[in-house]
Amino acid sequence: MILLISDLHLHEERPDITGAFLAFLEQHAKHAQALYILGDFFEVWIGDDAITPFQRSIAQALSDIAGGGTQIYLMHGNRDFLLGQDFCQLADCELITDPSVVKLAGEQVLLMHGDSLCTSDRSYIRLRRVLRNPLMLFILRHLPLRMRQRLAGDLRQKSTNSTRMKAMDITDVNAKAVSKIMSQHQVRTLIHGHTHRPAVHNLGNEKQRIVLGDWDSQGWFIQVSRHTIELKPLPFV
Ligand code: LP5
Repeated sequence: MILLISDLHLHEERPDITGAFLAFLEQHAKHAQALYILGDFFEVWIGDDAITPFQRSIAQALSDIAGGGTQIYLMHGNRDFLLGQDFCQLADCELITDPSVVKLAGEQVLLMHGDSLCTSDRSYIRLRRVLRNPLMLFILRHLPLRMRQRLAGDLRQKSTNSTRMKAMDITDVNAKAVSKIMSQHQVRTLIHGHTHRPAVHNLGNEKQRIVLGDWDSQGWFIQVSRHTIELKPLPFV
């Protein structure tokens, strides 16, 4: 069995989500062959040098199940793209690129965070291009911690205000972008998160797009068995 999750937005101020995640590791992930985390695992990540005791405890929980034999793969999201190898070493997990193609249930499946597919959200795509530029990543990683904290707070504020004004179809994935990337990678199944709109979309011609939900009042995960890929809700108890 292989499991996939996304958009947990783990944060000290949401002990309910942290508790549900730790229970998920114990009840599900511990028994899985692999766990894929498709981005926005943390609410915000400003650098591996700023790791908090809370984040360290999450790394330890991942490392514990990795020690039991579950392989853990982590992809960047738009909130935690500064997460790096120091965290991965602590958590005993492997950072994978966005997009990645993996074999699930006997077929090649495309895994993405999903933000890069929101091409109708032009201001976000412009921001993404700036923030993910290798030179900008280098600069951000070397800024003093206080400045990174302030910039991240400002950016969150601007993003919250801006997203509130955007129409639902602007913040969803763009159908042409989906079709293009699926053709490029020659896959029939795409799995992503980011939009917080969990669903299984039948795209015709035996193609499908499966959207993982964010964890808020409940969680979501995908369970892959020998022949099936199923999206499942995870009630918080
Ligand atoms: O995250 P979510 O789902 O709420 O919203 C996203 C888009 N917003 C973002 C921004 C993140 O929320 C904040 C990331 C914090 C990263 C911390 C590490 C970096 C530290 C240093 C930072 C400089 O991704 C949102 C999308 C939405 O998804 C749906 O897809 O719409 O995008 C926006 O709202 C962006 C606005 O449209 C444009 C905002 C312009 C702000 C300009 C500030 C430029 C600062 C440049 C600094 C170098």
